[in-house]
Amino acid sequence: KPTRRPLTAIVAATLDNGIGREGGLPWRLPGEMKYFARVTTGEPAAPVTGEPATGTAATTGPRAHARNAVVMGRRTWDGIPAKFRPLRERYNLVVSRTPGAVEAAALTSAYASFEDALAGVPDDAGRVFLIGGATLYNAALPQHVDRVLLTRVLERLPCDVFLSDFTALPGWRQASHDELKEWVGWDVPEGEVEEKGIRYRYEMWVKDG
Ligand code: FOL
Repeated sequence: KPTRRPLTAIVAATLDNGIGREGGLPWRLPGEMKYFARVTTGEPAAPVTGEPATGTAATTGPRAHARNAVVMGRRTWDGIPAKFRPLRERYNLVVSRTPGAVEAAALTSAYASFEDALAGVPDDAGRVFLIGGATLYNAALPQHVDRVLLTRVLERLPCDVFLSDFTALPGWRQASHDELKEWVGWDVPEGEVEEKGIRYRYEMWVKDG
């Protein structure tokens, strides 16, 4: 059996753990979406000391770090605007009971089960992210996920799909903001952020042991 690799879920959820509405996100928060894109894509490795900082092939060329992978359910795939999928610069893996349909339409790898998708993550992938939706989060989180990047939307908004409250499960704790910054590798805003009258906060949760 191959060794388990770390799996990070990334999700934005309201105070009631609402995460979706009518096949899409319950809000449009461009700054929060940029956070999602930046975290899941990852950053180039820091320039090696002694190399010029800017303007050379080393900094303008291809990203120096491994390509990350995003694993998602078919409804989440459908919810991503067509012009943004497959999500660029990331391995996209989609779970669908009818993988052929997704693959034919999208030139993207599809798998009949979550386990198959994990097994399909390329060996050279960097970080692996579970990006939803409710079916996969709620099925996979307790067993397979060891870290959650949770954007807590500090509002109650109409939603029709919900995340189960993993924060109450044994072993989970909220990491400090410094731990979050260290893990992502850049300076994440701390405390409440407000966009379009919607307040939210970037959190990281980790499972110990
Ligand atoms: N996690 C968080 N924190 N926020 C989210 O909005 C989110 N969304 C999903 C999963 N985890 C999340 C699933 N839904 C795109 C659209 C919907 C979506 C995930 C991604 C999307 O279009 N992403 C583009 C960004 C485009 C832009 O800059 O507006 C990408 O390149 O990632």
